[in-house]
Amino acid sequence: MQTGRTTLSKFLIEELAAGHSDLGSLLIDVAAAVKSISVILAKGALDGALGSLDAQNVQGEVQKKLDVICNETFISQCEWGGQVSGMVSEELEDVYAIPDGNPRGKYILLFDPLDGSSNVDFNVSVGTIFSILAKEDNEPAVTDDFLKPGITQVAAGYALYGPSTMLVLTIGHGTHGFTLDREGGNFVLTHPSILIPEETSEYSINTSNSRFWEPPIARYIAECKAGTSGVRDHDFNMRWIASMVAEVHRIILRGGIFMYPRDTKDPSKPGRLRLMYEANPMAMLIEQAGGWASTGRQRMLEVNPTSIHQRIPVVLGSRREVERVEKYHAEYDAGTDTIFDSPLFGERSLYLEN
Ligand code: AFP
Repeated sequence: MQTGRTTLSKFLIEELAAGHSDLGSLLIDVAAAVKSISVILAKGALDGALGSLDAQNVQGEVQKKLDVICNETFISQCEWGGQVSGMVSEELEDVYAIPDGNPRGKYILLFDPLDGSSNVDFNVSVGTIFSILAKEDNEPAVTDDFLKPGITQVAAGYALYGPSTMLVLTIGHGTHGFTLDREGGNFVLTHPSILIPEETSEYSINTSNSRFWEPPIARYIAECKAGTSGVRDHDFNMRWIASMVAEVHRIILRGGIFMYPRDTKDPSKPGRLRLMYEANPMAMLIEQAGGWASTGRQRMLEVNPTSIHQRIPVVLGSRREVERVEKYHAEYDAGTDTIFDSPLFGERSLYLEN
């Protein structure tokens, strides 16, 4: 594939087998929605779109004005093309039915229209995450149509609204990045066949939650922080942007591990991030780029969903590091994890935060 001259449309024509042009049409609609959102976000405070509404979304989180605007933009771009028979959005409690009179297709679309929106008032990079599943027919989609494991996704991707706007997607043949050429209005292939480095020295986690973590996570992070003075024998760096799309983008390009684990902060929630339109699409992108994505105890793409907004623990990124975290969970669950010596801190329990 030629970089710099291959547009998204050309890429999709070349990559999609005959008979899948409707998936290509849907991805072009998604790209159009991303372009519209990019224009809206680039205006910042100029159109009075920043700030919060006096409302909460289905997640019980404060809703930003731009959460609603981006949600409506995404739906309006994707509901008329005749490719989808229903949608699920982080911002909508129930399945969005395609309006009568609009043609329906055999795909269903799940998305987080503005991920990282708590950052948007401060001009930090934010994103859109999407997942596409196939249906056997074009009947109006119902909830059960969406409750499929991530391994069944036919496409997934994210838009990153940063200094440049990028679209990173997979249709099951690798993970590829496109940069929006604002003059020409096209997404141009700039990062073909992205591969995540298997090793890393960089971790991403919200350490303010450390007192709520399960021991395997506490063990892994303690070892990273111990660096050359501990069992890892090399130093680590830490990044936390609080915008999953920005973290994942950095990780697929230079390696790293991102974790939003289960914690005891709110025992009713098995994690902060949502399975269907955050963890699963990211997991497909990560695996297609040679990385690994897990709950810590199970391959993410094999989790059987129980509800469209369910939350899930997330550990993803450089394969070797994610496998190490999975190993620590298995040892903990089996009761075989060992106390480790740390020259700086002396022998200490795995579970104490130094
Ligand atoms: P918002 O969309 O509410 O900003 O949440 C962003 C997010 O879902 C994900 O993008 C971040 O990685 C994570 O939450 C940040 O969580 P903390 O605010 O607890 O750091």
